[in-house]
Amino acid sequence: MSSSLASTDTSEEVVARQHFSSDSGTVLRVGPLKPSLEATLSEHYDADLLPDGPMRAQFLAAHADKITAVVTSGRTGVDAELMAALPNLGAIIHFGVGYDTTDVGRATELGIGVSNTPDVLNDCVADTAVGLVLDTMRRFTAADRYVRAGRWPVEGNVPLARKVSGARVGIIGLGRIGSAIAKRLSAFDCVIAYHNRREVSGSPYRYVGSAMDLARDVDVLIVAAAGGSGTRHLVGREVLKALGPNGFLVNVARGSVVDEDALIDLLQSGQLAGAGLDVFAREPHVPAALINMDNVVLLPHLASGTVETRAAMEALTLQNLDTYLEIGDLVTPVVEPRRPTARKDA
Ligand code: 8YV
Repeated sequence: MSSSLASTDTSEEVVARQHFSSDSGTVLRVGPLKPSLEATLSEHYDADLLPDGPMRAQFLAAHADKITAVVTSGRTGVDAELMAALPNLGAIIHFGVGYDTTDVGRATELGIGVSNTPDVLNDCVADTAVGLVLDTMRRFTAADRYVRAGRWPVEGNVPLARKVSGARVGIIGLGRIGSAIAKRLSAFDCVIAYHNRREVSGSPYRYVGSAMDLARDVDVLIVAAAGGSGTRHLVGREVLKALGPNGFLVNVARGSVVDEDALIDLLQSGQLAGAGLDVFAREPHVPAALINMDNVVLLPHLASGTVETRAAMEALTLQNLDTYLEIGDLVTPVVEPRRPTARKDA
């Protein structure tokens, strides 16, 4: 770039360009990641972070051609526009099991491989679901707030809660995480039914053909289905109404699966007993209406957030990246890589 053009640039742009142009590698980071993963990617793979705003186009003009792998998470993902801007992209590697922010259909058409980190987080997400069932039905954190506010000596005992052991539980999405939730709640003698697009053959749990019929039949409905357009508002107003004034909703999947406005309306009007939510429609923003309700337990999307599980997710992310860079394959593919840029096709 000529000095006359450069002189119009902001100092931030100049610093960024110097950084990008010095030692950028073939791996690109898209969106924030676990800090130790970010450090490994930049130190050992020379992976830059894709800038936002006006800097993005400039970065892509300089570096798009050499990028062969992206590391991202379900929080950010890679859309069709970014795929089009990276002509040699061969793999999109997600930290996390969810990849609903990536256009997987387009990646498949282009032969771009997609991977996630399945299984390693099943235990912690299932533990969180059980924690939310217990907390929401037994009102533990609400009771904790009551004690801390000094209300016990003044107002006496808290109102009675609802029994979890033996409760009727409905699970939307009996995949790996849904099955881990079912296994745990079986030990509470819960009566478990589930709804999936298809019946799971050999499952010991009762299959119900629609989310509505499942909701009508249970005390607590747990959402464990994948996000994305296929499940958007699967738990809508009518399903929530079917759950009824004594019913509880727990969501550890994606905010998009539940109609959040309908959920708020029904909680406010007493047509639903309570909710336990780890995920929201517009994270990290949680509607004030939910924050002001005492029958709702709110978590900041922490279900997989333990030292052990996040380390396992990080290791699996790097295993996918290394395998792709070395032999053009992914260890836990959602879509197999087919682009000729991958080593195996070279
Ligand atoms: C993580 C998740 O919080 O795995 C997922 O899909 O939603 C969580 O485990 C997330 O991936 C981190 O960005």
